[in-house]
Amino acid sequence: MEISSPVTAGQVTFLLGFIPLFAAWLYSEFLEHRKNSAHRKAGRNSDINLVVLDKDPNKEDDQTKLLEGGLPAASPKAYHVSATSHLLRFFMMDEAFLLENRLILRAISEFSGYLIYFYICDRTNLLGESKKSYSRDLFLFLYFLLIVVAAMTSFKVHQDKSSFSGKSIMYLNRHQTEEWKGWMQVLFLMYHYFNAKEIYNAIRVFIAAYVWMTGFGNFSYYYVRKDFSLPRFAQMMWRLNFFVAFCCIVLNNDYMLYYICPMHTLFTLMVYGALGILNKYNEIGSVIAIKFVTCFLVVILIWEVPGVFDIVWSPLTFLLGYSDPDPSKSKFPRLHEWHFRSGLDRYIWIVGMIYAYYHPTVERWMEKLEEAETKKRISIKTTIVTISLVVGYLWYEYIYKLDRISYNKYHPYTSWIPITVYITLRNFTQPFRSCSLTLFAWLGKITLETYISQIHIWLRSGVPDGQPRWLLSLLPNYPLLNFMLTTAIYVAVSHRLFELTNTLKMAFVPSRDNKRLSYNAVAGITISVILYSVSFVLVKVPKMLVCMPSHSPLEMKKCCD
Ligand SMILES: *C1O[C@H](CO)[C@@H](O)[C@H](O)[C@H]1NC(C)=O
Ligand SMILES: *[C@@H]1O[C@H](CO)[C@@H](O)[C@H](O)[C@H]1NC(C)=O
Repeated sequence: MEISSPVTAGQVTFLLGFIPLFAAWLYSEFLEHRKNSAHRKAGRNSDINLVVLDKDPNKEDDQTKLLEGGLPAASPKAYHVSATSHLLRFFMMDEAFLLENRLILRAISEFSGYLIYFYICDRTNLLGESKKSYSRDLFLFLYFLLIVVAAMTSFKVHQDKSSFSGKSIMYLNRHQTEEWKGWMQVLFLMYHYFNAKEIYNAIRVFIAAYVWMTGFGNFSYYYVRKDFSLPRFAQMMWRLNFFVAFCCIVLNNDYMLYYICPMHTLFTLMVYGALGILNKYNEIGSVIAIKFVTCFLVVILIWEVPGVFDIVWSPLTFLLGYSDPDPSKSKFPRLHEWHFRSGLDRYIWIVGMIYAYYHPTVERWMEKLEEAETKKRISIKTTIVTISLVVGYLWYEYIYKLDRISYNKYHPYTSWIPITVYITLRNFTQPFRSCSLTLFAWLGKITLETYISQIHIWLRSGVPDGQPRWLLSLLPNYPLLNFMLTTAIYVAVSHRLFELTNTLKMAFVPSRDNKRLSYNAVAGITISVILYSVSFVLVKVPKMLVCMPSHSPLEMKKCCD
């Protein structure tokens, strides 16, 4: 097995953390097994014990504890008021403690296992790679096949008669939004897999639509729930960045390689900030209007006034910088990628917020329209649909068809057009509104995971920070079978990662206990720093020893770098 790049201190840190946790998990499973068989033996001897077995709290409670974020101290990250004792219990391999936290240990081990699989797929030559190739016929065939399958197996009419009043609005909305995310995500991923350059502009619109949804969803949430608490905030950040952070460490990649993550984090923070600052006054219409205007002004200041972008973001270059290792593409400054990506969708999140703000008004208006007499209703609807179609067509003809460079120039100012047209057409009749393809909605839930995983276990980048220019090949010479196999593994793993991110979130980011949350954070950071220091020494010292014979300090420095 060959490894394509030298081992980093971050990777060693991961291993150092993983090994004891993995061992602890195996041991806890063994303990559980032993306990169960002891129970079974006892149960055979008398009926009374059966009752005891039923009441055994450990078994089902594990699950509830997990769900409620109870006892998270299985990992060194966790910390409690009695944190030292928890950590101590972990290091002592305290049996009761391990049994209590068996499921958390299992989740951690499974999660780490996937990361190791990522590393094997992407950074070793154990599995093969093949070239991308594009055929429009095959591309469309596969996509339409998926639509047909989705329509046949997962078409669902949501019987929500009251969907236009009260809480179920959000409910109906979720189905549609998730379905929307899903079908866009499939095209987005296939675009990468087949290198379908000709739909580049459409992909830009899809990304804009995700950012629109970030603005829309987060605005609705914070405006209605008014929950600006620390735990909620921490959970949101965990959801967006937990998995990607581990990918960066294990695969030695820059955060910006997964540009969707910093972008959504930024815009989520902006929405959070926009609503959170002076949130007492959110009920007042003019305050909200001022907030929208301020958002626009901030964006104009940062992205449109030359020079400001660099001043604002250069302190964060270590986090947001990126250079393509491919020498032909690395002529740009390190912040270029961030400027380009965040700039493309700089306004659309505000548009999403505005739509969210007017959403209830539009709902009410539509409800009235549904109740209006048939003639009036049909004529209004026809007018709206016709206008949308014409606008959509004009956009397609004059904007979409531009080549990618000029298209990108217009994109920030025009991406709201196709999005608005889609929303209008998607909602224009009641039956059409209330149905969705749940297969796509299912895929829409795991977009973040499919987005991150694709680079490593579906495609292949080969080197740190590399763009995924190849395909992962498990079955050489059978491109279609290989596509099927890698896709199946990839989607299944992404789905598990989605669930694991959630499980671990509930275990480590408790929603009601601020104190424990900060203890967890402090302990997590402390332990990471300690492990990292140890790893740093482990990685650097052997190199230095090898370099010793060289004479001048300068030469030695060169050798060690
Ligand atoms: C219409 O459809 C979109 C997406 O499919 C959804 O986000 C929106 O909330 C729907 N309803 C209204 C009243 O706009
Ligand atoms: C806020 O935006 C992020 C990023 O798109 C998303 O993952 C999250 O679900 C949104 N939150 C809500 C409450 O819609």
